Amino acid sequence: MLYKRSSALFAEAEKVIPGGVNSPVRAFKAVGGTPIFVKKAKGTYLYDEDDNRLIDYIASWGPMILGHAYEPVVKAVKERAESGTSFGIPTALETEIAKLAVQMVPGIDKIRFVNSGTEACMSAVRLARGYTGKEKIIKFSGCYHGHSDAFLIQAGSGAVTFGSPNSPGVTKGTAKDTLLAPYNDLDAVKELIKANPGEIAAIIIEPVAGNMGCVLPNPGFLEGLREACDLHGILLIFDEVMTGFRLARGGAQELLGVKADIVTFGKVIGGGLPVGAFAANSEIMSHLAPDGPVYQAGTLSGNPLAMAAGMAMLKELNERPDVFKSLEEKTAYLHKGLLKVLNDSGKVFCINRIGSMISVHFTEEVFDFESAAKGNNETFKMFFHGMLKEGVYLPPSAFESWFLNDALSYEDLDHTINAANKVLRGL
Ligand code: KE4
Repeated sequence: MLYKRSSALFAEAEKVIPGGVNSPVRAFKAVGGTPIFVKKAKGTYLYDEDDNRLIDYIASWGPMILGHAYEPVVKAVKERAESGTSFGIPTALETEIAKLAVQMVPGIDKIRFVNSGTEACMSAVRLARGYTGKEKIIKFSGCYHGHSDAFLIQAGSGAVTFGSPNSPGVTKGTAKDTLLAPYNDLDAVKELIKANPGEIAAIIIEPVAGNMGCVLPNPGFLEGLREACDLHGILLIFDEVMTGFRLARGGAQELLGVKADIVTFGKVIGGGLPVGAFAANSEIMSHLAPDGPVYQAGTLSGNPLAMAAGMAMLKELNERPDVFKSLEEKTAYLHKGLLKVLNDSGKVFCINRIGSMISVHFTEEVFDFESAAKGNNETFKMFFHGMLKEGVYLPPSAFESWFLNDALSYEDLDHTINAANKVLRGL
C-alpha cells in the first residue's frame, strides 16, 4: 500500500484548507499519519489517489448504506440536475419526500428539511425551547449533535455537572444552558431535572450513540427518559442523524420501541448529498416559521438535487425492507468473526453492535464516554493502520462507529476478518 499521491495532495490541501480537511475527523489526528485522498468509489470499495482499493467501513459516516455510486441515486441526481439544481422556490419533490419520510418514521406528522445534521439538531433545540418557553437542555457526554455552540459542551469533572465549553468561541452564557449527564445514567438525569425545576426544555440524545464508538442504551434507559420527560413537560429529542433509516425503516424509534417528541435526521436521508431534517407531530411543528414564531430558514434547504438523491434513497429502503435484515446478518457475521480473532489475540477488547453499526474497543466494556475513553488508543492506532495496509478502511478514531453498507459481500467480510487476524497477531 503506497500513499505517495495522497501525501502530496494532503500537503497541498494544508496550504489552503485549515488542517487540509473540511472536517477535522478526516485528518487522522486520532490515529496519526496522513489521510488518504479518495479518487472514486463504487459499491463497498474506495479507490484512493494511489489506486489502492479499500473496503469501506465508514460509508461517508453513514449515508452510503447501499454502497457508493448506487445506480438509482446517481440516475436521479443526473436527471434532476438537467432541470436546474436550486430555485429557492418550492418544488413538488419536497412534498413527495416529506410524505415518504412521514410514512416511514413513527410519530411524526411534519418534517422540515435543512442542509446538515448540525442544522437539524440546532433547529430542533430552538423549536423545543420556543415550544416549551424553557431554556436549558440536557445532553450526554460523548454524544455528538453537530458543531452548534449549544452542543460543544464537555462534562467537567464529576458525573453530573454544568457544562463548560470544550471549544473556544462557545460562550459561558451558552454553556450554562447545556447540562450534562453520563450516557445510560438515568439517576443523573433525574438529579439534573430536580436541580433545575421548570427550566429544562429538552433532553437530546443519540438513541444509539455512534460518536464514542457504538454505545447501546441499557434496557430501560430510553424508556426512563421518556417517562421523565412526560412527568416534567420536557421534550425528548432523538438525534437520529446516524440511526435514522439505518437501524430500521423507521429508525431507532421503530427498532427500540420508544417514541421521541422531535426526531432529527441526516446522512442516509440525503443519499450522500447535503440533507438534514427535523420532524415532530403537527402541534409541535405548528410553532415553526412561517406558521409559528420559531424562526428557521435556509437558502438551499430542500434543494431539488439533494431531494432527488434523498428520494431515490428512501424509496429504495422503503421498497426493500430486506436490506435491513441483510445488513443485520452481515454485521452479525463480521461480529462473530472479529470476536474469534480478538479472543485468539489475547487482547482486552469489547465489541458493541446493533443493526449495521459496530465498533471495536480495546478495553473491557464501553457503555458511556468515560468507559470509552479508557480504550487503549495506541492499540487502536496500530490496528487502524494495519487494517488500512490490508485494504480495509476503518473510521480513523476509536470514538466512531463503523458503518456497514449492503454492497459488502461475504468475501469482503472474510477479507476483513482475516486481515484483523493477521494485524492483531502482529501487534
Ligand atoms: P453533520 O452536521 O456533520 O451533517 O451532522 C452532525 C451530527 C449530528 N448528530 C449525529 C448523531 C452525528 O453523528 C453527526 C455527525 N457525525 C459525524 C461522524 N461521527 C460526522 C463526521 C464529521 O464530523 O466529519
